[in-house]
Amino acid sequence: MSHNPLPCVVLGAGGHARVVIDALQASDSARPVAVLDADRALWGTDVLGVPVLGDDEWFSQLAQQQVRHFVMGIGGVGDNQPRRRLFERAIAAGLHPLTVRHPSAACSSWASVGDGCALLPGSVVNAGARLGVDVIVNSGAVIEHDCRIGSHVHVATRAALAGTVSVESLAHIGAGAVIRQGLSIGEGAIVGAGAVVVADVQSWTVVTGVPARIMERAAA
Ligand code: JB2
Repeated sequence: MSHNPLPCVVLGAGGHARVVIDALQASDSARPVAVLDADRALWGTDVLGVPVLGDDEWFSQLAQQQVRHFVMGIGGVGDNQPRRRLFERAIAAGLHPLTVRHPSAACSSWASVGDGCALLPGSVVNAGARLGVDVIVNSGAVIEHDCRIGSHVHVATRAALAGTVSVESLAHIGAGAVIRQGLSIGEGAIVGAGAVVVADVQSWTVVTGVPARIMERAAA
């Protein structure tokens, strides 16, 4: 039987796009045929062999060429709002979000993963976990059993969420952070790299350190 992976466009041509395109190529689940980036200096270049055509004005032209799916290639550290806005713009233009799973990501068949997520190398999503749309589970991150992760959340490299943690939309869990079981992280909250969280974190709050303490209130 012939295998004909779906053609897709990748949004963003920076570091995260490289990781995502590499995962797509390794998993052979979809075929990246174009990259779009707001920075015109990148137009005409390529990302891991995939051409950067131009900016998001290309959405409708690509749809006419039967490219109807996109992969979010923008990561961001802390502020997930630009990623959410771009995700919604692509959907409004008629494109459908695809989830990327690197072959080394371990995702339970008892977990549910929304559209447009990225499960990157060595990450774990365990049984009963529920992820919204456009969630990044970055390299080596662990989302334990029965966690609930809202849309557009970024769980950065090697962060670990113990069982039944709940993270509301747009939150950022920094690299190597650890969240104790059963806690809630509010919408848009930022957990700094390496923090150890032992109490709930309110929405739009930044916490850092071991144990994690409030550093500032972020702008909603
Ligand atoms: O609206 C947009 C837009 N806004 C910024 N549309 C499109 N198509 N592209 C946009 N961009 C582009 O995203 C920028 O021009 C830039 O080229 C790219 C972001 O690249 P950067 O390397 O700055 O960040 P990143 O999001 O790829 O990676 C960050 O997040 C990752 C998770 C980095 O901090 C990485 O270190 C991190 N691993």
